Amino acid sequence: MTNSNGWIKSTCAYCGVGCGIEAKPTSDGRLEIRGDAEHPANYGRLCSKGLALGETVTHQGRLLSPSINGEDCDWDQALDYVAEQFNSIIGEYGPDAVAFYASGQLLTEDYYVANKLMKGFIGSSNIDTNSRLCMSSSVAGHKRAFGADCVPGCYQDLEMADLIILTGSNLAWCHPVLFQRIKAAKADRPDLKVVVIDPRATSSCEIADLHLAIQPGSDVALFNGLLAYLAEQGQLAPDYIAAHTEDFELALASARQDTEDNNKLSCVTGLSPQQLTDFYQLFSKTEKVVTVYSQGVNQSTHGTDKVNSLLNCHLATGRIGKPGCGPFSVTGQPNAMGGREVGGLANTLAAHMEFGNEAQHRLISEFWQTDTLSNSPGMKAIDMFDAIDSGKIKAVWVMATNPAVSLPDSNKINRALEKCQLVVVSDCIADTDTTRHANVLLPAQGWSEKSGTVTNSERRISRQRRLLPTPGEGKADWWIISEVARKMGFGHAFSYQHEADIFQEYSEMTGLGNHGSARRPLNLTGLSDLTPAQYHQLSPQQWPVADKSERHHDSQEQPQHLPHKRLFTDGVFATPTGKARFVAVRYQPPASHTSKGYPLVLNTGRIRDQWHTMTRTGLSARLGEHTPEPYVSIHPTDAKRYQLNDSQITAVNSEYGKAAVRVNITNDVKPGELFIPIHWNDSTSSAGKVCNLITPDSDSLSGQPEFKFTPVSVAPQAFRSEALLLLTTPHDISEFDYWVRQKVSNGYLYRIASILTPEQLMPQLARYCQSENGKELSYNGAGNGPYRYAKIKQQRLLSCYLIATDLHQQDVAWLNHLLDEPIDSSVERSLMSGQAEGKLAGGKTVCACKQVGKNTICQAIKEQSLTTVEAISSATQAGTGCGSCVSEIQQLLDEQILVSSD
Ligand SMILES: Nc1nc2c(c(=O)[nH]1)N[C@H]1C(S)=C(S)[C@@H](COP(=O)(O)OP(=O)(O)OC[C@H]3O[C@@H](n4cnc5c(=O)[nH]c(N)nc54)[C@H](O)[C@@H]3O)O[C@H]1N2
Ligand SMILES: Nc1nc2c(c(=O)[nH]1)N[C@H]1C(S)=C(S)[C@@H](COP(=O)(O)OP(=O)(O)OC[C@H]3O[C@@H](n4cnc5c(=O)[nH]c(N)nc54)[C@H](O)[C@@H]3O)O[C@H]1N2
Ligand code: SF4
Ligand SMILES: [Mo]
Repeated sequence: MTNSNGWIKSTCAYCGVGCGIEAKPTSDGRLEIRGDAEHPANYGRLCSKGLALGETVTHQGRLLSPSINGEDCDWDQALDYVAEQFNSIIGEYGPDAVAFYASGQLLTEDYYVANKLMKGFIGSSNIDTNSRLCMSSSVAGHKRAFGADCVPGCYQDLEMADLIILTGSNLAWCHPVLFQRIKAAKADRPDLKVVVIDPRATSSCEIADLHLAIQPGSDVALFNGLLAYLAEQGQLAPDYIAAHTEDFELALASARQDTEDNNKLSCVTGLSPQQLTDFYQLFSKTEKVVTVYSQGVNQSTHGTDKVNSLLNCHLATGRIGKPGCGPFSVTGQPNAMGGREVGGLANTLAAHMEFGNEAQHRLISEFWQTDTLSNSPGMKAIDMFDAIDSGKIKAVWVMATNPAVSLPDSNKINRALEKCQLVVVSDCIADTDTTRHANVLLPAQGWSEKSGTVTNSERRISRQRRLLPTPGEGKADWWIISEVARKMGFGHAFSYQHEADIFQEYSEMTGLGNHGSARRPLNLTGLSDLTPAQYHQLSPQQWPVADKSERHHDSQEQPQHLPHKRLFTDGVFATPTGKARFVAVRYQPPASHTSKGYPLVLNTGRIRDQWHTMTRTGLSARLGEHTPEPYVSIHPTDAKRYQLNDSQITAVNSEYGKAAVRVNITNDVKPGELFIPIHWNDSTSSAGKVCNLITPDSDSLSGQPEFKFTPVSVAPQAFRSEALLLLTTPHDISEFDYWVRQKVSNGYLYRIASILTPEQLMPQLARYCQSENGKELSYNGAGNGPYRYAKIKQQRLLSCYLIATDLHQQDVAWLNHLLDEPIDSSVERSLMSGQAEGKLAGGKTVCACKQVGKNTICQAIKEQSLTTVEAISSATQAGTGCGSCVSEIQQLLDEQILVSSD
C-alpha cells in the first residue's frame, strides 16, 4: 500500500478511533506523518498525538536485546529459558500456576496466538489483559443486553444524530478526531444538541448545550430516572419492546424504585429537578440519539449496571440499529476491540465463543486440534495479581502493558511482581516500571515496525503496516509467542510463517458453528481466503464480513461510498431467543466512602497530549509541553480549607499509598472532588504515580476496577527550594525529595523541589553539570539565592540549572528549546536573569501542532483586539493543526476579555 510518492498507509498507534495515517520515512530515520484522507475513521484528520507519531520512532531508550536476569543473551537462549521455566512450573504446580497479562496494544494476530497458547494448549484460562481495566464493563453490559460483545453503531451515526450524549467521556482529549467530527457536524447543523455528563467540566464541554456535573458514581440513578420519565410521558416504543426485547417490566419496575421520589433523585445525582427535566425532555423529544460512553461509566464498582442502565433507555425507545441512533462504547486502545474478538479476556473464548457451551468447546478443540482446551474462565486482572502476590501464580508473562503503573493499589502490584518467581516482559522500551521487575526481557517490535491488524470502535479492521526497520533484536510479538509455544512442545499448532497465516486462521475460526440460531455477529469468514498479497493490500473492513461479496475492495470505491454498517438493524439480537434483554438495575453508591481521615474523592483520567504511562508520547518534546508536570485539580473552597496555594506541591494520601503533585485550583471540579492525571510513574517522577492511591475495589460482574472514586486526603508539603535542571541525557535524580522529568528537544528538563535551602541544594545540582568542559556562566545570589548556572560549548548549551526558593509561579517554558538552538547573547541573558528575553518570550505551548505559545496568543489578542478564536487562528496559526487546542485558545480569549473588562 505504498503510493507513487512513497507514502505508506497504516493506522495510528494510539486510541480506539483507529485513524488512518500515511507515513513516509525520512532520511534521518524518522517518519513524516499525515492523515489518510480515504480512511473512514478520520478522512484525513489527526490529533496532536497522531501528528507527533513521527517523533516517537526514535531508537532512544529502546529495548534492543533479550536478557535473562540482567544478562544479554540471544533469542534461542531466552526462548528456551521461558519455555523450560513455564513447562517446569506447569509440571510441578499445574497450568493455573502460570499467567499471561496482555494488552489492547497488541495486534489481533499477536493476541490470537497468546490466547491460543494459554487457553488451547497450556490448558489454563489465566490470560487477561489491560482491557479488563478499560472496557470489561462494556463487554459485560453488551453481553447481558445483546447476547454478544458488540458495539452496534458506526461513526457516521455521530454525524447523523440530533442529540449526542457524552457520558463519562472526555472525547475532546481522548478521542479527539471523533470530537472534531461532531464539532464539524454541529457547526453545519446547529440543531444537533450535545449533553455532557461528567462530574468535571472538561474540554468536551466546549460544544455542550447542557453539562450535567453529576455526583460521581450516580449514573444508574440518572438513566433509571430517564427510563421512568419516558414511561410516564408515554414516550416508549411499545411495538419495538414487544417484538424485539424481553424483561422490560422488570427493568422499569426497578427504575421506578430509584425514582419514586424526585428529591431523592436530585440528591443522589446532585442535579436540580430542572436540569433533570431538561435532559429527559431533550432525550424524549429527539428521535436520533447517540449515547457515547467511556471510562466514567466503565471504571466503576457498578460499571456494568451503568452500561445496562443506558442500554435500557435505547432499547425501550427502539433507538438502536438505525442511522443516527444507538449506544456507543468508544474503545480506548487501538486494538481493544481486536483483543476482545480473539478471546483476550480470561472469561471468554476466541471469536466470541463462550465457556459453558459444549458445542463451541468441541468446535474449537477440533479446529485447533487440541484436547487440552480450557473448560472454565481464568483469573481476571485484579485476582490474577492477587494470586501472584499470594504465590499461587508463579510465572507471569506481561506483554505490551505496564501494570506496575496502571493497576490499582500499585504498591501491592509492585510487591507481587517483586516476589514472583518468574516475570517475563515483552516490551519495546528498556526501562519501564514493569521491566524493572523482569527476570526475562524480550524486545518487541514497536508500532512502526509491526505488521498486522487492529479493530477500532466501529468494528473496522485496519492494517498496521511495517514502516521502518526494527532496531536491535526486536521481534514481532506473535513470533515471540509462537516460538515459545514451539519450544514448549506445541510446534504443530504454531507453525506460522507470516502474520497473514494467523489472520487467515482467525477469520476462518469466526465461522465455526456460526449459522442458524447460533449465529454470532462477529463473522470474518469473507476475509479468510486472503492471499498474503491481498492481506498486505487489505483496505479497512468493517465487520461482519460473512461473505466474500461483502468484502470492500479498495480501488473500486470512493471513500464517501465506503459502507457504514450497523448491527441489529432487523431487531434480531445475539441471544438464544434473538431478543435483546433489559436488565433490572438499581443505583448503588460506590464501594468506598469518604471519611474524616479521607474526606475527598479522587477521580483520575487522561490529559490531551500524553498516552498512558508515557513510554511513547513521552519521547516527543512537542507533546510534553502542554502539561509538563503531574497535578491535582481542586476546587477553590477545598484549597482554602486545606491551605493549599495554586502551584504549590501537595501530598495526596489514601488508604493504599501516597503521591505528591502540583496544586491546580479550578472551578472545573466540584467541592469535595479532586482529579489527577494517570500518566506519571516512577520513571518520570518521584511521586506522581496516581495508582499508588487507587482502591482495588472492582465491579463484581466485569472485574473492572474503580479508577474514578478513591477517598483521599491532601496536605501541603513544605520545601525550602525549587530547581530546574536541564541535561542532554537522562539521569537518575532520585536523591531529590520531589522531581519530575520532562522530555525536551535534545534532552530532559527536571523540575526539583527540596527541603534543603537553595544554598545547600546548589552543590548537589552542580554535580550533574560536571561531565563536560565548556564555558561556564553563573549567578550566585547569597543565601536563599537565586542561583543560576549554564555550561555552553561552541554556542550549544550542555547543561544548566536555576535554583530559587520558589520557581513555580514563573513561566519556564522558554527552557524547552534551549538545547537545540544556538545560544546567543539574549539567551545567555535569559539564563542569567531567569526570565525569557528576546526570541524566548513566546511562552508555554498551547498549539502543539503549529508550536504557538501562550504569550504569543495573548499578545495577539491584546494588540490586535481579537475577539474570536478564528481571528486568533488566522493571526497566529494557533488551532489550525488538529484543532484540539481550540478550547484552550477560547479560554485564553475569555481570560483576556475578563482581564480587559476588569
Ligand atoms: N490523550 C489520550 N487519549 C486517550 C488515552 C490516553 O492515555 N491519552 N487513552 C485511551 C484509552 S485506553 C482510553 S480507555 C480512553 C478513555 O477515554 P475517557 O473515558 O474519555 O477518559 P478518562 O479521562 O479516563 O475519563 C472520562 C471522564 O469520566 C469522568 N467521570 C469520572 N467519574 C464519573 C462518573 O461517575 N460518571 C460519569 N458520567 N463520568 C465520570 C471523568 O471526570 C473524565 O472526564 O482514552 C483513550 N484515549
Ligand atoms: N488511575 C487510573 N489508572 C488507569 C486508568 C485510569 O483511568 N485511571 N485507565 C486504565 C486503562 S483504561 C488502561 S487502557 C490502562 C493502560 O495502561 P498500560 O497498558 O499499562 O499503559 P501503556 O503505557 O499503554 O503500556 C503499554 C506498554 O507496552 C509497550 N508497548 C507498546 N507497543 C508495544 C508492542 O507492540 N509490543 C510490546 N510487547 N510492547 C509494546 C509500551 O512501551 C508500554 O510499556 O491504564 C489503566 N489504569
Ligand atoms: S484520534 Fe488521535 S490518537 Fe486517536 S487514532 Fe486518531 S490520531 Fe490517533
Ligand atoms: Mo483504556
